[in-house]
Amino acid sequence: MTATQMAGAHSTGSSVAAERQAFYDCIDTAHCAPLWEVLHGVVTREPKTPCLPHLWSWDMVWPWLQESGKLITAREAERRVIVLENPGLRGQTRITHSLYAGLQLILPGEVAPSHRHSQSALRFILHGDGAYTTVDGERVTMHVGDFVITPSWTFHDHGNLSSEPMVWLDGLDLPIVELLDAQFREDGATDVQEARGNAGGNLARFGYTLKPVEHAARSRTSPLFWYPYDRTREALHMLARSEEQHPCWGFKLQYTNPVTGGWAMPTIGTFMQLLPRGFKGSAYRATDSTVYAVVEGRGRCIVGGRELVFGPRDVFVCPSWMPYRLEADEDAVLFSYSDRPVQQALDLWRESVSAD
Ligand code: GTQ
Repeated sequence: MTATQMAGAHSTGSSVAAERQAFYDCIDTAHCAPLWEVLHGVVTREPKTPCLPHLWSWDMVWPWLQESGKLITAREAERRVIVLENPGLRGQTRITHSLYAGLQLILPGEVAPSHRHSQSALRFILHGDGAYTTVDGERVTMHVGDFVITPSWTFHDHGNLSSEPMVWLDGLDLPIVELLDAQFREDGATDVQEARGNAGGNLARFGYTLKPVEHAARSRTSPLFWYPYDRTREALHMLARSEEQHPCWGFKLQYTNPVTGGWAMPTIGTFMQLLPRGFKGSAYRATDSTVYAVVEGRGRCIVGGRELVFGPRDVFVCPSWMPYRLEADEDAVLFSYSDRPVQQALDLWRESVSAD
């Protein structure tokens, strides 16, 4: 007998509901479900993100990072990181639906041992000076405001030979790789890789709009993996002296793969922007939820009926399709990252510059 027959062929209103429920229960046992009960929940008019706007202030997290430094060593933790979990995504180890963020602390003399994984990572340096990361044998010494890439499946270890603690923002595509069930990881043969070269060579090869004649791309990730802040800052200020600002984002540049002109990383779009003193941005929204890290200056992000007041080293997040405005009381420089390359590769990305 079918579920419909069970509930009776000629039904009144309330028995229609019972009849349908009996049908759902019947097909449920075979791992089937009726689309019409959920259709408008899954095919929505607009993005329906669980991601909420939020700001993590440096003043709040810095004492906790220092405390974490007393609780566990970098070696024991493997990576001593405080994860920034979106309040709408608690327990899911992510700052937006698709991307991860964490603040990594490495104390003088410490080593975070070598490993590699399918996930791509970015480092954006917030505090300290002179710790290094080694990426497939090339060592780079990091400074505040530098953007450093760890491409997918490259060995990387971090160490701090300086005399001060160092903190950087880790951005990874963990949730994207998890969604695709495509993750692998492996420990390095030794905790600390032997450094064959330094990032000066990397910058010389790819950082001057030139490339080695023999270079043939082996991956989609930029072969330039170190973007020092002094050059990024100079570009923004030169731009501000020679061009009109954009009403929504001031002066904004995206980091590129110098060989292809495309994104620096295949899954994560990275940007740096300058909001001149007194800037009051127009409303903007896009489908890529965006993580911001403040390098210099103070201001506000007005989003979702809230005012996120930001200063140096704060991190905040603007969810997909939620209009937001940026304002600056002093010249402000903001680093940001999002899943824009993925959305664009799939013809999904949308933006709107008058989103009020
Ligand atoms: O530095 O390799 O924040 O593997 C999370 C996972 C950092 C890293 C994180 C990682 C790393």
